[in-house]
Amino acid sequence: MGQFPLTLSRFIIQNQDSHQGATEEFSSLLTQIGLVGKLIAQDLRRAGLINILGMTGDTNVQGETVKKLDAIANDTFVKVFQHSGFVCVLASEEMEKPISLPGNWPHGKYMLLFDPLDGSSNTDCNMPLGASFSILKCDRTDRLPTEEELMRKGTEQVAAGYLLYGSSTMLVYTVGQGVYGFTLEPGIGEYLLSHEQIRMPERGRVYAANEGNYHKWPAGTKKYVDSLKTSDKATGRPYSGRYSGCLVADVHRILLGGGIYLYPGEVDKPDGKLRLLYEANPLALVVERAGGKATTGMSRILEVEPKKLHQRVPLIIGSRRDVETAEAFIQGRA
Ligand code: AFP
Repeated sequence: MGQFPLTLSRFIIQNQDSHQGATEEFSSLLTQIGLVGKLIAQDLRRAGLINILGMTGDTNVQGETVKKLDAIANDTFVKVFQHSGFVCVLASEEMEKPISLPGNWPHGKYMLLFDPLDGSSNTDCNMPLGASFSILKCDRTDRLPTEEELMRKGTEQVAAGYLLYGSSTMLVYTVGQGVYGFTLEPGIGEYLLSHEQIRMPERGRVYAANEGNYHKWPAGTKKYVDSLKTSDKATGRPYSGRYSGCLVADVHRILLGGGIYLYPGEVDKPDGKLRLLYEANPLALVVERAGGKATTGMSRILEVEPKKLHQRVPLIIGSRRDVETAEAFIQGRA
């Protein structure tokens, strides 16, 4: 008889050694992220029935209109972690300032940065959504970290990953070396190991980009995307376009099957749209650990020095050879 797949909590315990210095506190933190995923997935499943679709009427720090589900997902992260004793600071794409836990509350040594609901324009039409998270370690234990101390290069992340709310709910993360994917088994409410040691193909056949912005892109980016539409010598086929409007879902497809996702800089908006600390860094760590690459077009995402908490960055991410080709076009070498 085959073995029952590993649950998330059992997997974490069994792999404490490979989970770089993983303490019980760290393992519990990951389990709590799984809990956030279950809570948000439950809201998303019923969203069309319980009046939580549409806008709140507010605008967030990014100047974007806030969907009710953005606010609910953000509150869920905050509620789960605020009294958990696992983190000392929470920073979110949806909150102007980080929440530092008061000194007299239980707090841990980790800092959690997250995008609580990625692809929120998909909420009203039953399309995939996600959440991304980045975990950093506080340097000091004698006081709470300042906002500046949250602004670390992506190479300093101790763990990162995402939740994907698609036809199933998944938690994908990396700590130490590997990238692991867990699928929520709704019948028993447990995440089970479904994707072990994910490795990306060196090159793929799929690209994801919002081509509505084509006319705003610099010449090198246009030329690269044009090149994907011509038949490849090896396969006789052009690349297939696949864009869902949810970064996590698009990157997940590429993580498993190869290819490239681009949200490039534009001539008048060179930093692009995506946020470095909440979106680009965590996905870049996952993709690099699976053998892929993530770049701004000019330099490695994980080495970008953050200057602002809500900093935006161009993101080109995916299979190693696809990303290298894109860089060659963007840098004018092809
Ligand atoms: P929201 O979470 O604010 O909807 O943004 C989604 C996102 O950051 C990312 O998930 C998508 O890939 C990208 O923006 C979509 O942006 P466009 O609508 O400009 O294509």
